[in-house]
Amino acid sequence: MAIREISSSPYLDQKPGTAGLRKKVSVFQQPHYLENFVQAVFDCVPALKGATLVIGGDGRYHNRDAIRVVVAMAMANGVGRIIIGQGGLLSTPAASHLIRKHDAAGGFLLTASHNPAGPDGDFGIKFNIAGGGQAGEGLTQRIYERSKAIDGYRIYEGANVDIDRRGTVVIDRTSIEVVDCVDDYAELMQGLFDFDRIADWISRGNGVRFDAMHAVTGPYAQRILVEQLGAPAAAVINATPLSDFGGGHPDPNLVYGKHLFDLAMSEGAPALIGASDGDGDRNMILGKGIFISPGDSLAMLAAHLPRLPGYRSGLRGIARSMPTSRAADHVAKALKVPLYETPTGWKFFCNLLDAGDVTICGEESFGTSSSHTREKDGLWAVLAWLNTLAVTGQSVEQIAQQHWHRYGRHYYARHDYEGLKGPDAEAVMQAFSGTLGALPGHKLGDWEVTLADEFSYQDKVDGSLATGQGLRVVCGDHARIVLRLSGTGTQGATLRVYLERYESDPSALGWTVADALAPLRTALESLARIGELTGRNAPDLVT
Ligand code: G16
Repeated sequence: MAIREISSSPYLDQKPGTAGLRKKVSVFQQPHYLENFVQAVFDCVPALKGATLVIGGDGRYHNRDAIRVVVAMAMANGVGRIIIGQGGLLSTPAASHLIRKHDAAGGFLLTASHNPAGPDGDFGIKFNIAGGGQAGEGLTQRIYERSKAIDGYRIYEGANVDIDRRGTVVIDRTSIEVVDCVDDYAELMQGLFDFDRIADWISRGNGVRFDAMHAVTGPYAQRILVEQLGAPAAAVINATPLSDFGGGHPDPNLVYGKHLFDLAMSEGAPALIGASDGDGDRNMILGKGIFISPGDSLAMLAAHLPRLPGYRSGLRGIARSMPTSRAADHVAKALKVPLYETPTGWKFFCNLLDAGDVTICGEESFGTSSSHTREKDGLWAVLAWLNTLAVTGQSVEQIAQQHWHRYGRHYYARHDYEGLKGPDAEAVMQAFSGTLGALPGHKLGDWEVTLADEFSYQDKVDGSLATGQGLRVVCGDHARIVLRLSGTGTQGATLRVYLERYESDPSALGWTVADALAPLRTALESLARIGELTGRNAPDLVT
């Protein structure tokens, strides 16, 4: 058993996107590809030496092989204590929690989130820093620069850690602990929510259905919903994590979660339907007869959170990413707390959370979470809704209606154009950008444009500036069109278009989303010329 120094040549494509490095499995399987990136992280984070490191993943294909490599490299790079989720499993929010709980200097999360898995699917790795949040822009850039210059890595040979057996082993100077992936997370949830009240609500016949999509949240949902809250076993579906996610696409939205939408619209639908994605950070919420959009879910939860045990001292503030619907802004105003608008990427919330400025955050990409962890948290959102239903005695539909009558309704949709040629996607952004200067003061549909710009964000805690964070056309409170390019795709470019319209007149609260957004779709085509510049007449996904 020895530490070996292996020579390697750099790969030049290891620039992390919105949330870590995501590539096809075959890319990660190239010689030294993963090793180079991991060594770049160790080189850029000297604090890992002698410290605690958390390692876990979403269970997708290549997870175990990658974990073996990361563990051996952590040992060779002098990590003092390694905590690994049993079987190599840790949901993203659970990993973030473990980093916080154990004062770890960081964690490696092996995940490509909701992207499909399997030999032909995607793989990913991201580094979370001390405190549990994703590496920020500065560190991410340094890691990328290092990866381009790397000429070798250090790895411990012959360690053979059994990641399926709980317990601690000490090899040379590193202590390696394999822990149950659910225990600490379940304890955290118990401290935030009124489990007795939720259990009582369920025992009175209120139905729950949770789809773990054959991804990482199965064991978490099984423990919490079934064993602790008393839901029937059938309440959790697709509960076994599979390395190819059962061939599915674990992205809980109206496209890949259509079966849940159909269930919600059926006779005898459960009172609450939820789902989470590959690594357990996204969530989808539905009730009998209704789908709750992520922006609405953030706003509705923010309005009810102070009634739940973990949040009785009230909210410090609310944060949402720029493209996310502005529904939460009304709640912040009513609660007299600040509302922060950040770029897309959970990492931008972390400084605000660390500074104690924010209690709840959310994104349009089906992400919601609170200050309890530094990642978005799918099961947390489901439990927050369950607790809200139990406390109010209302249905999801009643909560939504009451909310819209009080605050008004934000009609919202995201259109994704996937797998575009890079230059075509850039051409759309440029065409749209070219129109912005002349728009303020002019009409967009029935509304006057009050702002048209490229969004940039200065972090109020560390002063860093993030530019180029999306193009937006804003018509006061009434409407918005936002365009940006995704930072998580692994094939070609993905253009995201976000459409939003606000109505507060009680007679305008029951429209269909498609009807409400029709004038914005018309305006979009003339401003961005997507059809002409990409040859696509319709988006691939509407969520
Ligand atoms: C990641 C980030 C989110 C972001 C999402 C979509 O989520 O953590 O903050 O909103 O990607 O990013 P993009 O629009 O650039 O594709 P996840 O669930 O994929 O880790």
